Amino acid sequence: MVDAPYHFFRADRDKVIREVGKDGLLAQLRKMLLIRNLEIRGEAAYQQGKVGGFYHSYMGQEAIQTGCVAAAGAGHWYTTTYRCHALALLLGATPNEIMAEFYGKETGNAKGRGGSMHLFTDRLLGGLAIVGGHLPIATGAAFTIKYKKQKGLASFCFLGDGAVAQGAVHESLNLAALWNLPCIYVVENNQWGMGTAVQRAVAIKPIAENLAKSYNMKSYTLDGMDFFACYAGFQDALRYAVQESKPVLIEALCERFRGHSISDPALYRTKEALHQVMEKDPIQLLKNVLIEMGALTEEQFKEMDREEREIVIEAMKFAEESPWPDPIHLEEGVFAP
Ligand SMILES: Cc1ncc(C[n+]2csc(CCOP(=O)(O)OP(=O)(O)O)c2C)c(N)n1
Repeated sequence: MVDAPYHFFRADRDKVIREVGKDGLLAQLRKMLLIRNLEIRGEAAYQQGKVGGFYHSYMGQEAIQTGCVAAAGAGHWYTTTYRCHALALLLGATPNEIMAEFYGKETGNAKGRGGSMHLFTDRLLGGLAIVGGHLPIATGAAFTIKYKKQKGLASFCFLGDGAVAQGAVHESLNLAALWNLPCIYVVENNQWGMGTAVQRAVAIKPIAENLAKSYNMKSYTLDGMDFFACYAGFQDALRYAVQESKPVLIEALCERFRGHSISDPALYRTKEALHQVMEKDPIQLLKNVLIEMGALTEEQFKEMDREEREIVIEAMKFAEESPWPDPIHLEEGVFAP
């Protein structure tokens, strides 16, 4: 195992505060609370038998994709794994259409055909469930940007640490480096690939710093629990990728608060370890900074949380009352050669 110290990207928190501003930060906190509430209620609906298929919670990782979209904007191409609920929300899918998709209803984001793992927007190319299989898609999107000379745009691709040993990942990194494509690959290292610890599956550590060297790329290591580090890191990476027209490899260190999916009791992680992880809750961290700044009180935070919960409860009602897809339309939207 190649094991070296991490070199974390140094974020200037005060600069982020100046740039995003008090109201902007409160808006980002609200987004993270919406994601958290959506995950909590989505899981509850699953437990009640209202949601079929799989369910992979993003709880604990909210700062990464929220920081990314806050810094970069929603106008780029985005691709991610089955852990896709947050990114879909951040890129404009409504809580109603996401919840209805969980429930498999006609009003869902993919008309009830995709379920929780396959969410889309006009900029989100998926919600894709084959581990590592989405990197060629993201790389192709970066190729399009370069081919069409679309200045300022990049293709963002989120993957897990478990995907790093996948062949398609390496072919994609190689081509992106060879062809100088503005693709930003983000390894969300939440320490586990299902029940397998990252150190048992990936021979290098830090992942991004080591892997990027092999492909002659720039890398970043970010504290994925810290909104400010994520915002500043993504901003810097985007600037580099579009100015130089080059790929970037980011590793965002984080921990998920739940098992791999809802059916995983996560017995491989002790209660104490989980407790320690939850002490780094990204929502609490951002909240504390806002309280220190005098921009928020505990009471206002609770109210904000309550408002976001209400939105999600409304979405559950919407999903519940929505019609099932008519089987007559089952073959629509299916593309087969
Ligand atoms: C090619 C392929 N192999 C195996 C699976 C089964 N599988 C689903 S998720 C997963 C673990 C992936 O872990 P990681 O990439 O770290 O992402 P995380 O779930 O932690 O976000 C595996 C092995 C799959 N979906 N695709």
